[in-house]
Amino acid sequence: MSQAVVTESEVREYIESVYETVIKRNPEESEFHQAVREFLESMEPVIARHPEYRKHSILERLVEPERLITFRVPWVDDKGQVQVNRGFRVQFNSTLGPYKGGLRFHPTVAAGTIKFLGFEQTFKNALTGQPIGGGKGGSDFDPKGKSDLEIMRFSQSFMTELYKYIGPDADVPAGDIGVGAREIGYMFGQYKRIRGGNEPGVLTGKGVGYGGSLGRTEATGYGCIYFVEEMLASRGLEISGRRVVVSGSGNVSIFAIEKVQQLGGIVVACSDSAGYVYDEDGINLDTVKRIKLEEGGRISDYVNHHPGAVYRTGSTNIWSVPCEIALPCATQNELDEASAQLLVNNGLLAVAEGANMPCTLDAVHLLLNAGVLFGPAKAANAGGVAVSALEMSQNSMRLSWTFEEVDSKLKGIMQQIYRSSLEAAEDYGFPGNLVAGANIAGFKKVANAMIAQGVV
Ligand code: NDP
Ligand code: 2IT
Repeated sequence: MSQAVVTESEVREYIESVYETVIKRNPEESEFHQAVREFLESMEPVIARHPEYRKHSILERLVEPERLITFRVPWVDDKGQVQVNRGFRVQFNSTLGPYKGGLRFHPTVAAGTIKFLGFEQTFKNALTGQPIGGGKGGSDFDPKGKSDLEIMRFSQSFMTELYKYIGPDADVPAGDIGVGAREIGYMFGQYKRIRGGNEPGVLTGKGVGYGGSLGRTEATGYGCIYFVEEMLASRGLEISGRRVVVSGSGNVSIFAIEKVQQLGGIVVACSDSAGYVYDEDGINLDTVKRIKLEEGGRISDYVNHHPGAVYRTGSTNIWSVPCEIALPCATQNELDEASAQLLVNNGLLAVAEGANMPCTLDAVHLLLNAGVLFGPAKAANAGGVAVSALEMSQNSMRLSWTFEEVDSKLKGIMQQIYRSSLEAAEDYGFPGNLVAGANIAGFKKVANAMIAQGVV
């Protein structure tokens, strides 16, 4: 099968050398190191079985973004003061299609954050089976406490630089933390004004009135729950009647909660960055939507409407709430080893990562070793970008599918991601390990196409 005889230790040394180069080239970008580490942990049997990947330096090329763009974003606040933020776009890998991935506006955004997200996105997008490469972007702009006009001026200034690098066939951004339909609308308007034509496929997550897809808003949260259904079904189980904890209360969390409730699950806690609410009767989603989508309030406001509920500060303390299904849907590294142990002690059955890299590497190892069903981010939250790709298709065809059509395609894609991850895990000696399976299934699609396209 393999042309050259390579020992296990040679393969391990080779993979370690790829990792060392990443550390050397990207000093102090610990989130990027973590994402690469988690991915490389699955690569030994793949590299051992396919010497061609090493011959073509696929790993070395994959860990180096094709391009990282950094730019200044000046804007004027409501007091007339000039503010300056930093903008980023990483165009990570274009092998399978135009760069595709969200934009994050959050004060913690730095090059390493964007690189970890772009790296993950490359494999996530491959898993969807849609023709999209990997990208990510954003800014250290903090939308909290900003007026609508400040958000508009910032978004316009951001796009005034970003437009040079994107396009419907080149690079297609969307939302992420701090970027929803409002910000996408302002950026789309500015892009259109600069370019002087209508290119709806340049951004996804647009309002449904001007080229957005029905079902995109719900897609990440719903998709995550479709994935959980598959994981549970493998043990003959269902969501109905189970206690669920969902961290965050943003786009992904809200629609994950909605789908869990539709399927008869009981969501007893959710959170924001300041703390969490616990409601034994089940979280009232209408209240959460009103607070978060209409009033721009804090999750602590929830107890004013539901006196039986309890609010506690410290967002990561949410993992002390006993549940059978835990869905980290807020941000990276929000669930560590100690929290994972607590969850396991409290009878945890399944975890699905609605957020990107929400579990630390130690937490992932602990959960896998404890036999918890574990849906990694690349697979479990791929529903959002999958429906973004469906939005691109609809824009190209100048038509719109119904909500039901989009939702049923989404469900089919999530089931296919589950199956291909499970099969890859089985095939390469990681039975039942969807972390390894998602990494390998995503990697092989990108790697084979890279070989076909030559050294570029
Ligand atoms: P939103 O901005 O809509 O919501 C983010 C939520 O996470 C808020 O509740 C926010 O609380 C909380 N949060 C943000 N930062 C922190 C932090 N440092 N500590 C604790 N809580 C925090 O973002 P999304 O729902 O879109 O994104 C959530 C996660 O899902 C991210 O990891 C994102 O990359 C991922 N994702 C998103 C997709 C999408 O389609 N939107 C697709 C796939 C993945 P607060 O309001 O207090 O800041
Ligand atoms: O992390 C993600 O997959 C997203 N933020 C969605 C990206 C997209 O292009 O829809």
